[in-house]
Amino acid sequence: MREVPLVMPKMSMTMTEGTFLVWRREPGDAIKVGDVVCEVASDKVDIEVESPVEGTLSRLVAAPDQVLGVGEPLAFISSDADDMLEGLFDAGPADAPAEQPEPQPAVAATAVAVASPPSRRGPRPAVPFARRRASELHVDINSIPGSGPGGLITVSDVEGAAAKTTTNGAAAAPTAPAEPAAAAPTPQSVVADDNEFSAFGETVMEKLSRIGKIAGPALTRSWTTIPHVTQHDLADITDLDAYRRELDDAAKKDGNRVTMLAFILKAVVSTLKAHPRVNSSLSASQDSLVLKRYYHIGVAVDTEQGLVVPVIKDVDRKGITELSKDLADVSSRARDGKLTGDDIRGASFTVSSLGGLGGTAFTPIVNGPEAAILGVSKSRIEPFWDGEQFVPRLMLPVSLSYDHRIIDGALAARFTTHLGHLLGDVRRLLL
Ligand code: CAO
Repeated sequence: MREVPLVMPKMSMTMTEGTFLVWRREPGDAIKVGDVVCEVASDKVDIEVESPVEGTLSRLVAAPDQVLGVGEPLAFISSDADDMLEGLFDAGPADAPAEQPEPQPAVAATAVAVASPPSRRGPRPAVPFARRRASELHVDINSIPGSGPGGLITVSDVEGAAAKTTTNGAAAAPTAPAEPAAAAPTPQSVVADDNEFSAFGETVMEKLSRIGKIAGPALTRSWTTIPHVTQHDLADITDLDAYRRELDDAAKKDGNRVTMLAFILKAVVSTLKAHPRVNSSLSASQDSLVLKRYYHIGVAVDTEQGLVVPVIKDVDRKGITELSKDLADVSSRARDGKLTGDDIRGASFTVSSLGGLGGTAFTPIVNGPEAAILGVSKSRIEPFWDGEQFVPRLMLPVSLSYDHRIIDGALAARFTTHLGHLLGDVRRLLL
């Protein structure tokens, strides 16, 4: 029996370190080859780290948000899979203490094991996200070389192959049309040559944040694979806001706040319950809907590092005061970079509020595989015709972007109308 290190994987040519995100298994769990043990973030994407061996998860080393070099141990797995590991640890002790990791043998162990027998790992070794990306980009994963350790196929390999197919296909178009590339990577025509702009004036390069780099491909994927439509509406929140201000004034005395967003979350959940398709996802086979009977709502938070979307769990079971505290808690932890993997997982619907900033309407991008996202803009006093005269009312603009494969225009209109009724009469929110 040996302790085999599960190491920070190298997922691209440029990756030298990664950030540990979250455990998916616990110490003492029996682990099979290929089981996902934890998630880490590279400079490109979040990655599921699979076990290269069968055994028992014996020691966890990494902590959430910890940055570790490629090859450093995340955890140890007690395994008697000596047949696979024979000779791989000669360069150093496999059970080196966590404080003094032996990166090279650890990399070798995982790399060789991950890239090992086709019977265990399928035809070609590849990281899970590379397989998903290959299927999105229509790349035959078995026909491209892997640049990772032991020939492991990485996301960069797949995207490189897709880019080559597009370029070659274009050049050879008259005789050999390229394969259609649905959800292709960002087209080269819109990616600027770094030097191109300098011909026109002074330029400065600014690195994207880690969040920015991760969000870009995810947003592109959502925007190019989900048929989006946005339904705009106005909710009369005059009375609700008067009530909110009373609660807010009382909460301020204890150092807390009650903003409109807490009420919006409550109203959204009641509306989701009345329109269950909006709280669903398309099944993988795309022939069914997965209707969710839980109400975990993602809330877009603007941070210096970029947009993050922590999830407020079980909104249906919480009152306005608790929701307000939860909102303050997740948004301050988001801004301090203190969110855990659990905080950002499991949303069934998302709300993005720009109400504190301004604007009359916008088109938020659906956070796939969710079915819809609600954008909220800044409320303002508007003249409202009550049948006899114009009266000043506080109107809140809401914008529901939805996946048109799941939700049609009529359902979207019913959803925003229902939401407007709830926000328009605070008593209905209590039902
Ligand atoms: N209309 C008018 N005023 C509003 C409002 C609305 N819809 N929503 C909030 N406000 C007011 C609040 O009452 C508060 O005013 P006072 O301090 O004077 O009382 C002020 O705006 C600031 O509120 P807030 O933004 O701090 O609080 P919140 O609960 O409304 O929102 C959070 C919290 C985390 C969602 C928000 O701070 C945030 O980050 N929003 C940006 C989200 C984003 O970037 N979305 C874009 C995604 S697409 O790229």
